[in-house]
Amino acid sequence: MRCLALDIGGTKIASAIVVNGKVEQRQQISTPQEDVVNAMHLSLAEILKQYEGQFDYVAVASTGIINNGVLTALNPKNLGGLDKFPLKDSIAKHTSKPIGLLNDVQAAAYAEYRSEAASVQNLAFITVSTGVGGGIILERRLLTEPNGVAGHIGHTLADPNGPVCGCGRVGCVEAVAAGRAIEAVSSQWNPPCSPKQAFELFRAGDEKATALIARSAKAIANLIADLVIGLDIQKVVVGGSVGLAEGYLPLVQQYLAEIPVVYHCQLAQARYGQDAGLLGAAWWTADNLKQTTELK
Ligand code: ADP
Ligand code: BMX
Ligand code: ZN
Repeated sequence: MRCLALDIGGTKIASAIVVNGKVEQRQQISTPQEDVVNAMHLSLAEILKQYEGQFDYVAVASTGIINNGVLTALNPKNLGGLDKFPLKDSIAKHTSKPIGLLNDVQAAAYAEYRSEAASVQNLAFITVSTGVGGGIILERRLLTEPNGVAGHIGHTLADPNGPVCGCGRVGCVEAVAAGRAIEAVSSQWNPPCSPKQAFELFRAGDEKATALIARSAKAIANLIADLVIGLDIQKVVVGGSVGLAEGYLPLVQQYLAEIPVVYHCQLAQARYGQDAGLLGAAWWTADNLKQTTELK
């Protein structure tokens, strides 16, 4: 079975054909930030056209709460203000093949869990990217029901005196740890820096960059501790461009080590790196559509 897989994030939209567990013909475009509804419809139409005739089903991993084929942004600021979007209908205009959809980090968790040792039954994926997202496997099952909300752990509390998050709550993990949170600070430096440049400064030992990256890593370490103690999570896998940036995970590990041992778990970088969402969406859709016999 050939899958057209899409991974829609706040910064980039990746697409590829996934066949026999391999990612082929991978492409990447920027996520629209202006005139977002029209631009999203157009981007999807373009992607479907490019891969026309090359797939048996479509699988979408997307940022946002994905429920009944509709994307609802918890943090619309991550998507240029896009609030609600009929993702499935927009794609279905261009193909009659089956379409499966789930949250981007739920998909990444599904991919990573598949290649996990049998002893791991509770796993969480945390992506530190435009936002901070999560996917949770509990007792070997990916949590997606009933409303697609499960895993939005980037919107748990990091700091009651922290910045207001784009979701409307004060002090979410996302508001202090995400790529956009890093950018909100580093773009005010003289000269202004992107998160990538802030990481370069951090690796060179710059004090303000180190403090900024440390604030993010500390929030993620505390989030991991909360997951372990709340859900008996045995392993956390970290992805996203910030999460995968050199030097980040060791810092998270360092802060986690400062918390009592009962809060610790295994920690690893995403083995599928930037492809976790694409692979997870392809595999999850194949497994779920099979059950509903849409895919034979
Ligand atoms: P998406 O959120 O679309 O899945 P990414 O995982 O690439 O995309 O995350 C985008 C965020 O990561 C942006 O805030 C961007 O500034 C930041 N970023 C991109 N590349 C790097 C890098 N090499 N090091 C640190 N941060 C990065
Ligand atoms: C936000 C939220 C999550 C998403 C996470 C990471 C929106 C639009 N997205 O917390 O659904 O999983 O960001 O997404 O509310 P990414 O775009 O950073 O990959
Ligand atoms: Zn929030």
